[in-house]
Amino acid sequence: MSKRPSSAAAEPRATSNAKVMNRYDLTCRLVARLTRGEAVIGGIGNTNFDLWAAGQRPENYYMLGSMGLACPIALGVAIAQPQRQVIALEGDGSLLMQLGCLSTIAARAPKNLTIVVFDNGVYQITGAQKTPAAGLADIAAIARASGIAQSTWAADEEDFERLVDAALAHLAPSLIAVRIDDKAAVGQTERDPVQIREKFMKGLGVR
Ligand SMILES: Cc1ncc(C[n+]2csc(CCOP(=O)(O)OP(=O)(O)O)c2C)c(N)n1
Repeated sequence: MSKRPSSAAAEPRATSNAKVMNRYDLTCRLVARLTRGEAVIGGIGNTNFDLWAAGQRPENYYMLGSMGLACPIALGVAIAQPQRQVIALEGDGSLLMQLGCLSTIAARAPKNLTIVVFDNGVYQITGAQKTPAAGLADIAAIARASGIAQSTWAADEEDFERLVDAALAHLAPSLIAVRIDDKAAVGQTERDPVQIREKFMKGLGVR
């Protein structure tokens, strides 16, 4: 009788050595490295709350209401403004809802797009329900298998900063996955979608 294959959960994941970090701290570290008008698209909820709290910039866009749209919006901006670096910040639950965007990004291959995925294994903002993939799925491996070759877990804060610099210099899309704790976001984005859109379009020089 053939042996049952060992379950995925029993295998060490690439995430197992990654330090559990903090979303606000990493967002501040990221924003501090931006000096060339890079556009940053914050995904729904905590992700854009912490982006807001890290210091508002005209080139920031804060997604309200729908999960999984940070990467698709960032792809559109990256295609529209190929000279500008574009960064999408997304929660793991939101990315899992819109996984197809990874292969679309890989196929389109914008030179100027970086994705940061904050993996806490839960839908934190709606009550910390576990995502179906919690503890099993390896987001960087999913991204690589979708065709985004430069996709990796950040080992710690210094590694994250190094990976951000490398991604911004890389001439193909990149994804950085980070494990994060369950701390609440530090601030709250002002919920005014028209203002958010107008400020962003001005920030990108298209108004
Ligand atoms: C399409 C859609 N489904 C469900 C919701 C409700 N909802 C809003 S945020 C959220 C959880 C987001 O999880 P994640 O992206 O992992 O971010 P976290 O809250 O963990 O920071 C859910 C379920 C929604 N806004 N849109």
